[in-house]
Amino acid sequence: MKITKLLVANRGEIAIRVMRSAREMGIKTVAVYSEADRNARHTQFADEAYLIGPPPSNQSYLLMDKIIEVAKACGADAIHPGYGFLSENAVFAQKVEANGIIFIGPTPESIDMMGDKLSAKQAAKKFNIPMVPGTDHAIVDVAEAKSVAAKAGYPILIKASAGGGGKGMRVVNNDEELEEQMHRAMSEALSAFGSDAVFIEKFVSSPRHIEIQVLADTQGNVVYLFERECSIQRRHQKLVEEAPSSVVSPEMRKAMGESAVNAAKACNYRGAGTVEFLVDADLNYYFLEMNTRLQVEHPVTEFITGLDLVREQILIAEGKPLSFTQEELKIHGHAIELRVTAEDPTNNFLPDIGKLITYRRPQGHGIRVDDGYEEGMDIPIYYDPLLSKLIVHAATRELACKKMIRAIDDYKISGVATTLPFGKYVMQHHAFLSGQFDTKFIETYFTPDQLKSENVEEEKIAALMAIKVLEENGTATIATHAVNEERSKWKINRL
Ligand code: MV4
Repeated sequence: MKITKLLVANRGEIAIRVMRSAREMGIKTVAVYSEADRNARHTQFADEAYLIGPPPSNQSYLLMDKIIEVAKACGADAIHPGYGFLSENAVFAQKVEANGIIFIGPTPESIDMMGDKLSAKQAAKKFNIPMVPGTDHAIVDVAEAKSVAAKAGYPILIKASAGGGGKGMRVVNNDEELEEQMHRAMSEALSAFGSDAVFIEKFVSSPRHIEIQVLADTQGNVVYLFERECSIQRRHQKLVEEAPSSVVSPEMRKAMGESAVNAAKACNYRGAGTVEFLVDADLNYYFLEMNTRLQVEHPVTEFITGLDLVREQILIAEGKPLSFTQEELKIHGHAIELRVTAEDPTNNFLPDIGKLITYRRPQGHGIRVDDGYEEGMDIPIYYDPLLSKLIVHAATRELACKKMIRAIDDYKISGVATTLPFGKYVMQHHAFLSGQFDTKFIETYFTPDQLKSENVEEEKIAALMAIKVLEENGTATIATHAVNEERSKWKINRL
């Protein structure tokens, strides 16, 4: 089957990123957009674009039937869901295929199996994938919970089977707390996910989050595209991702990669998927869950493997076998991604809305910017605050960190607060530079005043410089020139 016209059921940077690969493959592109996105870049970029509803996503980007209706009316033969929105909705995948349209992603059965954490664990268990001690079935009474907790040892974690991404988790420290926490977890799970199925795992304190990218074709070939280290996150929102991880040895990489391939085989996977693992302080790794979509951070994997993951997704959806084997895949250099969001790191990462008054991208060798906005555009309040992804690639991790700092300095954004200063803080932090960090990085090290004080210091130095030069020369023109020179010497680029 050759795909000739692709509808992208998404917005922002990922919609554009998907359409770029499609266009390179000679495939026509179709955008859908909400009233808030009439002038959005994804709407302009597509060959055709159709309005699907008002700004709120439940009246636009989440309308399955409307989107399928547009696809049929314009003759699209495939739909790419991007990430978020309908990307892990088995009902949508099923409806798309029932209408004779190719869904660029796994089957509804795979989505369902991995969407439920208990069925995912049961499937993974059959392939001997390392699992955190605990249960792989729903716990219904407190007596059973106590006996599982006794075996695993406190502290334990109660997780909702329908949860994921950290939703519906509760830490329990002893027998006394167990009953109340279990009832709370169950009623929360019921109201949040419509199912009160919960299970228990031993609580791994300060874990790392390391995930493996996999690709599976419809002939049964499955490969792993190495790992991504995603431990720099806040409230389950990743902020910095890199590939490869500095703690993963070649042996560990092979073991984790083979476990991830087995997880994909366990659910009959097809397409691009990600298997998430927890890694403890002793570098033991444990299966967490599988994400059945393309992920935000996929570009770091593209940089180190040289592959275009969207192109691979499309080729797989067309029924083509993978054109390379595991043995042919190699890691090239090091890549780091910073999620540039319209959130203020000096104010508890609160979303900041407004207009992009200045917006100038960094450029140069090994720098990639995936974004969905232009200078002068408003950031809509209706969707997630991701402005862009800044991804760098260099020969070594050290060089990649330096390139990221240069790219951050060259990225000029005004009008909204962003995570750019936070990214620079991470790239200069001893724990990040040494590779000795885990999911507690932000909690352990970061306070907003560290960004504020850095700015104050820079401003103080520049002001002192200006005074000194003024005293020596007595003219403002010369002072400005001298300050600029000093600034570049001191690498000060704000004031
Ligand atoms: C855990 C854990 C510790 N022990 N499971 C959070 C997201 C969800 N997918 C699973 N998560 C965790 N599961 C056990 N048995 C700690 C976390 C966790 C976490 C995991 C990955 C990345 C960031 C995290 C932040 C807090 C907690």
